[in-house]
Amino acid sequence: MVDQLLSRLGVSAQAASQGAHVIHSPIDGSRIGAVALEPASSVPAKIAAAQQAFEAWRSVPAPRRGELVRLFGEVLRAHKADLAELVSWEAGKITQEGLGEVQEMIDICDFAVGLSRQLYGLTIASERPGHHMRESWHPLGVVSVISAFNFPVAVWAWNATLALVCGNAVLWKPSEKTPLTALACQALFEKALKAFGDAPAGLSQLIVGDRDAGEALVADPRVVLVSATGSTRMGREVAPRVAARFGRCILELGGNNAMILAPSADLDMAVRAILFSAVGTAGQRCTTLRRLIAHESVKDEIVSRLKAAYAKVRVGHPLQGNLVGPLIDRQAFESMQNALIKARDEGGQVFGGERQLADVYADAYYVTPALVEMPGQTEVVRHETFAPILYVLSYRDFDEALRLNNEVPQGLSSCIFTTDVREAEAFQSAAGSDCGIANVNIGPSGAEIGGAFGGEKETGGGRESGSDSWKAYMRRQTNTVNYSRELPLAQGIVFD
Ligand code: UN1
Repeated sequence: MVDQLLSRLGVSAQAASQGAHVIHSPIDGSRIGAVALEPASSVPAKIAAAQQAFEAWRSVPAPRRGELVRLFGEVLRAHKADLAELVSWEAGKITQEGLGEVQEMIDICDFAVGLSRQLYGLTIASERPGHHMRESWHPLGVVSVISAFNFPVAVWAWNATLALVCGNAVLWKPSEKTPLTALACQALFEKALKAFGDAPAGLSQLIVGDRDAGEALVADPRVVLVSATGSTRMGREVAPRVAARFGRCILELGGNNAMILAPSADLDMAVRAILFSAVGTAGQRCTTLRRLIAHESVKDEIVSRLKAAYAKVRVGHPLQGNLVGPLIDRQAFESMQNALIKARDEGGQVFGGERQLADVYADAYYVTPALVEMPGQTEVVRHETFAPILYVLSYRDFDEALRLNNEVPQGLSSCIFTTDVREAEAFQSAAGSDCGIANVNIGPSGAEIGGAFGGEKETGGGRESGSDSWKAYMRRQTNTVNYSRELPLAQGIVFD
């Protein structure tokens, strides 16, 4: 099954099955591949090749660079179903979400192609006669992408497509849990490279390696930008190392995303939004809804409606029409169980959360999504557990709801369900939600690529994807040109 997918996607059996690092599917625990892990010692040569590719690529006109990404988008369209299915086998996503993830790659390709003709700088009024000033955006250099298991292909694509149209070379270190989808992306990208014709070798390379390989990448001053997605703990290790050598980072770390459910909310809509954002992807998105802050007048009703809805959620094989697939591995299951124990200790009432299908899949970890009523925003609630646990809190007035929304260390996504325009606007105002994403009447997850994606505080402050996130992948140069025959100094300084 997976062998056939890999072969259709262009991955050689040698690359996917002959290594020492064995990959088990979270769906049923079966062995689906075995890849070689590159040692840290092979990283410098890859960086050198990337640097060489960069030096050629940066002089290729940006719209021509866009053509490579356009071709990649075409290849992805042609292989969408296969790549999506591979995502399901390796990361456990349900069919719809696997397809959605590949669609997100296609969308960012389209965005990047358009962008390749719009890397605009400013023209600035000079204070000196006979002078003009402008701002140029130049390619940056070697960009590395470190991605997590939960979006094993899209996160790389958000970064790589923008980095490439911006004139950079890309080195990708995928999660050790999902190297097969990475090999597939690389194979598909190579198809686009072939159709493109004359791109420099080493423009986009994969480093399937362990922690040491990652460290070698992070430490190397030739890697000018490190775009890392993962836990806050990982970010705490990466960021200071990159900063110590004055490199740049885009960090997409933990989220602890809340929904404020106001008394005026449309509850039918809210139930649907909560379901998708809290139990979808088995709670393994950084944008997953983890805290429901419900007004005391609607809390009991929403909890009982959610209990009814949760009871109907089909948990099971993600390729067989279920809504919730497995957790990525045993460790994820254990941290979920530990969080639930802690929640109980802190006064929580837990509904759901138990393991399912253990008799059918002894080596896979399916769970009933958990709904946990908490007496307040205790320690466990303030911590991101990467599993389907939704903590329910109640509030009396809007200020309290806002305070609860903001009183966690993370700052990725947030939303409010309300039909009161004052609350909606206040939530999105300067004194409102402190998150990078603040939505009204939609859940916190499932962002479109057109907006900048990322968050504040422990989420790391990076922005990827749409809007002007591309600027992070370029260096800004301020240019002043004197077309006069005089040499006036700025600030009116006389120097003779
Ligand atoms: C992630 O969970 O790492 O907004 C990213 C979303 C997706 C991206 C999630 N577009 O849920």
